[in-house]
Amino acid sequence: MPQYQNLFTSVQVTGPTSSGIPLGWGNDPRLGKPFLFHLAGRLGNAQIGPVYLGSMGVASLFFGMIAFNIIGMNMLASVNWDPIQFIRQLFWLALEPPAPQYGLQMPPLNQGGWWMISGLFLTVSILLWWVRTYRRARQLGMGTHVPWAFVGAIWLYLVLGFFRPLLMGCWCEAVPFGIFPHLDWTAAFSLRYGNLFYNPFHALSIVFLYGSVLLFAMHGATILAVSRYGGEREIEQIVDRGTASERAALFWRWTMGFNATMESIHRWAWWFAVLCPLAGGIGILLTGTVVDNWYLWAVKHGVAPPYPAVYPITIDPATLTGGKP
Ligand code: 07D
Ligand code: 07D
Repeated sequence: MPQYQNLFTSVQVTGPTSSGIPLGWGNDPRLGKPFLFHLAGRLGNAQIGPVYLGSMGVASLFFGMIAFNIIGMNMLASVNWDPIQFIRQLFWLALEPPAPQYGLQMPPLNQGGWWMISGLFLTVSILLWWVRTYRRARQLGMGTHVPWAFVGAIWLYLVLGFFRPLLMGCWCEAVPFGIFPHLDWTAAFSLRYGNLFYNPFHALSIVFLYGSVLLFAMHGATILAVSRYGGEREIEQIVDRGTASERAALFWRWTMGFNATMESIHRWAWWFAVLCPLAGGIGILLTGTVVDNWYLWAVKHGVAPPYPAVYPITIDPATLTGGKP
């Protein structure tokens, strides 16, 4: 029995490169002469290329590059076009959304206008990339599970930067572009709406985030553990008795009393991953639109205890004027 597989050494199969199946009418040619790359083979398949670019790929990259450049140029402008400072301060630089007074109107370019334009281009780019994943899946005769999972992420992205600001009547509610600025926004959002931990959809989203990690670890570990019996070669594993797959299933039935199947484990993985941003998006959409303070909401519904009576009654800070008359 070969003991060639453990956590770090993988099998690297090399052979003639393959371009994959021929594509029918309406498809572009695939680009690049395929070659083998050993280091890539340590992570996945050693063959690099050919790549299918197609019209959707070109269009998506085009809009993505415009968005990326607008963001970069604005950040560069914010440090007076000094390349050294641009690199030094890169993680702190931002392209901010419009100020509150502009509501849903188009502000001047340097007061949020650039944010609007780059946001639009980034969104177009992401949507075109979605179409690309859909069309490639279809052309390969696959199901469209990957594009629909991607919709989960796009849903949260659109809630954060489009649907919720629209409902709130202000683009100022949206997320800034920038590495640390978007973290500041996340922290400020939680504080402004009374601690996101009390938002049950945030909690659900975390369940699926952590659940995805747990499932991924269990599945990855299980398959690696039976790879000495060829467990990663799935087809004959599913139908035959006494296979790696059956051992893997028995391991969980014996330790937990219940086991997934070769098929169902992937359903679990799909749903856990997709429900993370799906639940999250619902939670964000409700925040500020339906619920203004999640802590007070939790007190009202008996989830969180009110502060003890020794303190003055908790007032929603959103109802205060913040010193202004
Ligand atoms: C590993 C796949 C590869 C993807 C990578 C990300 C960019 C941004 C910057 C043009 C798992 C590529 C990054 C294209 C380039 C500019 C200005 C995916 C993998 C490597 N976040 N977030 C990060 C985005 C939001 C939060 C990192 C995007 C919400 C927290 C990266 C979005 C909230 C933390 C990043 C988005 C939020 C991060 C690593 C969009 C609530 C971290 C991401 C489009 C959900 C972590 C410094 C990663 C960090 C981090 C990108 C949205 C919270 C820069 C593109 C508004 C708390 N986020 N994020 O590995 O280190 O994802 O930040 O919605 O701690 Mg974020
Ligand atoms: C962002 C989907 C969009 C991404 C897309 C990808 C490109 C790049 C290019 C690679 C991630 C586009 C890609 C453009 C391509 C190249 C080159 C998915 C995204 C379309 N939280 N929190 C979550 C935890 C707190 C807050 C979710 C934990 C605090 C806010 C997740 C903790 C406060 C929001 C989660 C914690 C706070 C969230 C994100 C712990 C801050 C959200 C799920 C232990 C002080 C978001 C309902 C996800 C959400 C969110 C986890 C704490 C704020 C489960 C574990 C209390 C404002 N938090 N959080 O899939 O949905 O993101 O909330 O403390 O908006 Mg939180």
